[in-house]
Amino acid sequence: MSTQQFDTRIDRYPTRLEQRSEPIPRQEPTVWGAASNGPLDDSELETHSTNGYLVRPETVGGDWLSVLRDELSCLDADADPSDPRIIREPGGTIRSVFEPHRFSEVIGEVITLDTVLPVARQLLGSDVYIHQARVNMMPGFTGTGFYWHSDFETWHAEDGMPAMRAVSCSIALTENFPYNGSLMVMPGSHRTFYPCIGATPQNNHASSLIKQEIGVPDQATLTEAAARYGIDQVTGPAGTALWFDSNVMHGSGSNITPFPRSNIFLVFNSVDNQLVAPYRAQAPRPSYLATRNSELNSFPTLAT
Ligand code: 6CS
Ligand code: FE
Repeated sequence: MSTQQFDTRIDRYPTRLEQRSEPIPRQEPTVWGAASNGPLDDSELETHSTNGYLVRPETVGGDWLSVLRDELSCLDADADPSDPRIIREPGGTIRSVFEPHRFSEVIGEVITLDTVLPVARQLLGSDVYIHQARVNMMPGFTGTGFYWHSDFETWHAEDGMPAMRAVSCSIALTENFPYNGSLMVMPGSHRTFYPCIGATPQNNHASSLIKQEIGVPDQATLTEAAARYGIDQVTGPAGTALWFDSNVMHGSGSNITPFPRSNIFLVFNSVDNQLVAPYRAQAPRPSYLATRNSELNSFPTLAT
């Protein structure tokens, strides 16, 4: 019996419906901590709260970057074709690698940098764990984009994430230019949840990680959102971090330049927001996409 038929929980963000439904105002804070709880000052916290994202240069230093780029090359060379965590572009180049911290200890160490983990704890106002980690390679010439979406819409519908209390940290390992598939964000869109139309197919992630077609707003909704919020293009040198709220509308274009846009994405979830049964899917997604036991990835409480 599908979870939807007997799901008696209150779903505060219903999506993947049969017909269009009005946008829902966000019901949670964006920033849960205070300036006294971590490295971000009041101005940075205000920026993140207002825009739903925050750019922090030099999050990873130059000495780390060359090592991390070498790790990516090893990932590519050692990739097991049958490993479901490795997603390929239509032409065969690697598009994403999920759980990269299990392939590379160095990538795992980035998670606990003073410029990373304390920021996540401060923004989420609690202990945190890794909900999902990935490297999006966006290779030169062959990197295809990621259509407009809210991550929370997927994580709520398919992973059972109850509330908007998760944040992504995208760390550029190569320069993010305006023209090589850098992220576009609608500033402020995190304050609105846009229900999507269309039920979740079984095993949806087999296709959605290559081309997401379910759980994306329709063009009328995106036109209204872009008019209301505008679009920012987030660029910066290798080492720059983009922190973005789980519900901010974002996407990226394809990369037809010779310059790869390879970023590590670390998704932190609050330990007070652990996953329950999916709200709009028949079965939970695999743990490499959504950690279902926060003990596997939890971090010791840092002195705050
Ligand atoms: O389904 C997911 O979890 C992934 N999909 C997208 C387009 N962004 C977030 C995440 O990597
Ligand atoms: Fe995303």
